[in-house]
Amino acid sequence: MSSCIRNFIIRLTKKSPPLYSRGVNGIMMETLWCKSCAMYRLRTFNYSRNFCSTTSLPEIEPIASAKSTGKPSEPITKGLMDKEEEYVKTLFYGLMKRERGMLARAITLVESTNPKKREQARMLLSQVLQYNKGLMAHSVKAFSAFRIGLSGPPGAGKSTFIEAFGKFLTAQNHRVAVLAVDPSSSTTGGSLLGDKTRMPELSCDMNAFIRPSPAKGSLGGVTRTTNEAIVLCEAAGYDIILVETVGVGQSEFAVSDMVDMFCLIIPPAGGDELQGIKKGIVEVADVVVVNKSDGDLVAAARRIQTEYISAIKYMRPRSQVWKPQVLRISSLTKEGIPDLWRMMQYFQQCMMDSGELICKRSKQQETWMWNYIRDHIMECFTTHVGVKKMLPELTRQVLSGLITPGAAADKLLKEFAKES
Ligand SMILES: Nc1nc2c(ncn2[C@@H]2O[C@H](COP(=O)(O)OP(=O)(O)OP(=O)(O)O)[C@@H](O)[C@H]2O)c(=O)[nH]1
Ligand SMILES: [Mg+2]
Repeated sequence: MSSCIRNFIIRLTKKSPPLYSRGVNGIMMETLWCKSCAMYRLRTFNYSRNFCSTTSLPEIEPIASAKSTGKPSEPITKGLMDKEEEYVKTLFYGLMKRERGMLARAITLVESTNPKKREQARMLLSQVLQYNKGLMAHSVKAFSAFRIGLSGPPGAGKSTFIEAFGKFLTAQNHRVAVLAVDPSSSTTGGSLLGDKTRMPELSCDMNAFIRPSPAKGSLGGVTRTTNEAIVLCEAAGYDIILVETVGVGQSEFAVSDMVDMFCLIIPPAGGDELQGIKKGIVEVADVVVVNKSDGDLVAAARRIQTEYISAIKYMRPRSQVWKPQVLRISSLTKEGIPDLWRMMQYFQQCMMDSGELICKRSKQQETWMWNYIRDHIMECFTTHVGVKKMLPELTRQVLSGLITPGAAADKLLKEFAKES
């Protein structure tokens, strides 16, 4: 048995209920507390060979990392009260058992801004990451989900596409999670996944999970939540994660930094209608999908496809192994969707084989670490008592030209550094 799985299992308390972990290479694992021998047993069941075995886990308390560092590791739920700790465990087991309700509650927890809840969320996420790490040591492909970002101007047909594409994937036994990034929803009322009505079939599908955007928040807050929600969805066994964003604001750039593949959906419309698309967003797209290529719109869709193919030719490729593609589909007739999926799988394969996917994910982790640090420091800065006091007067002086912006910033930063 791998030490990773052992680490993960010995973190459980003796009172834990049986914990199931899903198929890694067709193997189902289950931890059982055996009363007669007073120890954990790991039961593995191999679907493909129809073979079941149990392994004793004699050491429950010591955690392997303690051996390497010489110090005992902190209990994962340290600092939480019993009730809160219990809740984190309940959510964790719920995720392992792929309960959609528990996934929804876990995402609500990571969306919370309450400090106590954030602490619980941190605990839950660290348990999930430990668990993922253990399983990924067995097989990267089997465990990590394919993360696909979808963006496009309002009315491009994103919701209709997700409904058609999601159903196509669940019909092939994939488990699909759909998440939204829409920081504008607090001010505009939101155009995104609140419209589950536009996904009537997918929202009833047991193999799909649709999560609307949090109702409020800055881009930083919303994207942070989405990033963490991706991790939770993966833990709950969703192997394809679709992250949708509208083509307004900076959200599509943020999303392109949290997915494996970024997909731009556009309607077969002329320049005016496509003005909403941010300059530069085409450059980060791995695939441009011209939607609504059906009926009278086929000719226009062809024209747009040709225009984008020639535009992309002059762009500097971001990958050594992948040239962005432009495809035509119809979300209404579903034409082109199987081809698009084949192309996406090919992309994933190329990125994995070349090692670019692992690199990309590592870089994304670093980017997000800095994003979080920037967000947090900005929040501390703007809520700092001394800074808040000095800010109006210094702003006035900057506006009237009495002081340079640099000098004002220096004064504020000095004040911030004094007490922080
Ligand atoms: N002919 C045709 N119409 C489509 C297709 N896909 C979507 N539509 C129509 O386009 C309109 C907008 O579709 P939505 O899926 O709501 O578009 P959206 O991008 O989610 O829009 P927002 O959520 O407002 O940003 C609807 O009336 C759809 O019926 C398609 O493949 N062909
Ligand atoms: Mg929509």
